[in-house]
Amino acid sequence: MKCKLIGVPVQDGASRLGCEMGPSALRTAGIGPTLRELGHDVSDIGDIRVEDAPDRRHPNDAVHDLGKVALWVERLAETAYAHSDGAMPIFLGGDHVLSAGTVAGLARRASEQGRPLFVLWLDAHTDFHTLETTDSGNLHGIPVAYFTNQPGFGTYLPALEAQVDPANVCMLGVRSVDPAERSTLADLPITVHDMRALDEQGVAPLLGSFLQKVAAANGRLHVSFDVDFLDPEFAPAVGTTVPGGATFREAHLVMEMLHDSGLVESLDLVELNPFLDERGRTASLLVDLVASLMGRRILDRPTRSFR
Ligand code: HAR
Ligand code: MN
Ligand code: MN
Ligand code: MN
Repeated sequence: MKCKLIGVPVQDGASRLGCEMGPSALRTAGIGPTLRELGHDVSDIGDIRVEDAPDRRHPNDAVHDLGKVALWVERLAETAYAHSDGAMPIFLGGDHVLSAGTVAGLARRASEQGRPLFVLWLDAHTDFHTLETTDSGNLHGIPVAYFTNQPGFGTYLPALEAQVDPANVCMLGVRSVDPAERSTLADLPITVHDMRALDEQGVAPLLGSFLQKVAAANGRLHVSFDVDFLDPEFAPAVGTTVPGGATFREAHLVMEMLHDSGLVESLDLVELNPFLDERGRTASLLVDLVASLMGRRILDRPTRSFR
């Protein structure tokens, strides 16, 4: 497969510094050579940059770095659109606000192809705040509400050229939901599999039924992987750790099933904060998870089809 690595050193959506080092940590951990060893045609287009933006205030005074984030979202939507025709873009974050831009651009690409975009959101959080509801003001908490076109963004962020249907979003690993997010999500057809669902039912049936739905609709599948999906015991390099996350094997199983499905067309790797890592172990784990997604397997086995 043709893969394009795209560095996105954004950290304006987070409360602490360090995510801007994410792209170089992932490169240092060997993401490029690992994908090449698996037989993929990999190019690295380098890091996206945006110019400094004037501060933009919102009536919700907690919101910070809005002007800069608006520039990132605009630039990333263009970039994701441009690199999603005939190649698999892999966005090396950067904090999770990057997905507001990448998913917007991918939704535009999908709609031009006459196909629906599906999003698998692997995260401890639902990231479903609007500019009006966020208490922290950290804009990595808003991307899903933005790309599903919820009210509450005014004209502060770029208008969407295509939106994602909430019925096409599946979240897995959720264990931290703020009250405002909880009440809006309750009224929408977004699938939210919290950690309890994962404990009770296991990864395979939950993910399997989503993949069947994607395949039946001939959808494009985007995977947004937030490091805090993983349990902080073995993935410490993240600013917003929440205990009780996915285990090592649960995470690999997700990636292995995604590989078998043949449905994934784009990927975000977000929230890696190398300043908080222990001798690169989280960055290396992410590279191994990407390897599972892209075809590394324990033993050869028949491919399970979801079509
Ligand atoms: N819901 C909280 C807030 O809005 C925490 C959001 C944390 N976001 C991320 N990405 N780390 O999932 O502040
Ligand atoms: Mn800031
Ligand atoms: Mn997130
Ligand atoms: Mn998170």
